[in-house]
Amino acid sequence: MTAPIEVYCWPTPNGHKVTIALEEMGLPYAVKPVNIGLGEQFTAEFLAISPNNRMPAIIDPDGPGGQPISVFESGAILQYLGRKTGLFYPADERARVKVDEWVFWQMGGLGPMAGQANHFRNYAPSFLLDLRYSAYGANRYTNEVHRLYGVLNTQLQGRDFVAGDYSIADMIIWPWIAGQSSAAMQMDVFPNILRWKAAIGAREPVRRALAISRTIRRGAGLAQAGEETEAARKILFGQRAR
Ligand SMILES: N[C@@H](CCC(=O)N[C@@H](CS)C(=O)NCC(=O)O)C(=O)O
Repeated sequence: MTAPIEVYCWPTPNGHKVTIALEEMGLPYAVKPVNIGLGEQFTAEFLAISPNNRMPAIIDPDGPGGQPISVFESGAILQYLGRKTGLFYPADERARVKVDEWVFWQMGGLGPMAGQANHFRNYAPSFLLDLRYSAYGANRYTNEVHRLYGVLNTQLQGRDFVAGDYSIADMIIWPWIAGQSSAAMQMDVFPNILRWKAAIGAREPVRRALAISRTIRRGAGLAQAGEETEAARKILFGQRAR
């Protein structure tokens, strides 16, 4: 029995990617909550494995050569787990390139843009002095997320999954679709995304991963996403180089 992979995470879409992948791959793991609202991402212990002070990160005690390895950045983590297990990440180079394209599409596009859209729509007005700027930001990033949704919807036309068989690309994109408020998105114009979102959300490993998130959230006294306190917002927003 191999020692469990340590998962340093908090219940957000980026955290869900890792627990979904581990559940899907059937790897033993132990969650080590990093409460980013309390600033636990700045402890020396965490920065040693995740110098970007962002979760998720993992430590695999059974890394290459049987030695421990740590990995930060959710895309790198899922690629690592896919290579380690040979699951949901094809070995065939042509198929792998297709998966990588969508992994990077999420990591460089959908994730950051949806994150900014969420910030400007839901947080910026409470602390920005000039609301014109937050409205500009909200529109800019909401439009870009809308464009990205259109791209994904087209890709899913006639396909069950984003890139060939069910893969780490689906696992990386799904939490950012499932966790987003659809109010600004009028999702009925993206029927392929809705179909795919429901199919992945019904998978047992995905449901187990989300249940674990709910447990962490409840343990921290938070009912649902977006419930950060004013103190947490001060820690999370406006960070500069230290
Ligand atoms: N590109 C990173 C993004 C991770 C990220 O932004 N994590 C956020 C929560 S979703 C975080 O840890 N925030 C802590 C902070 O802002 O200090 C990844 O995918 O791993």
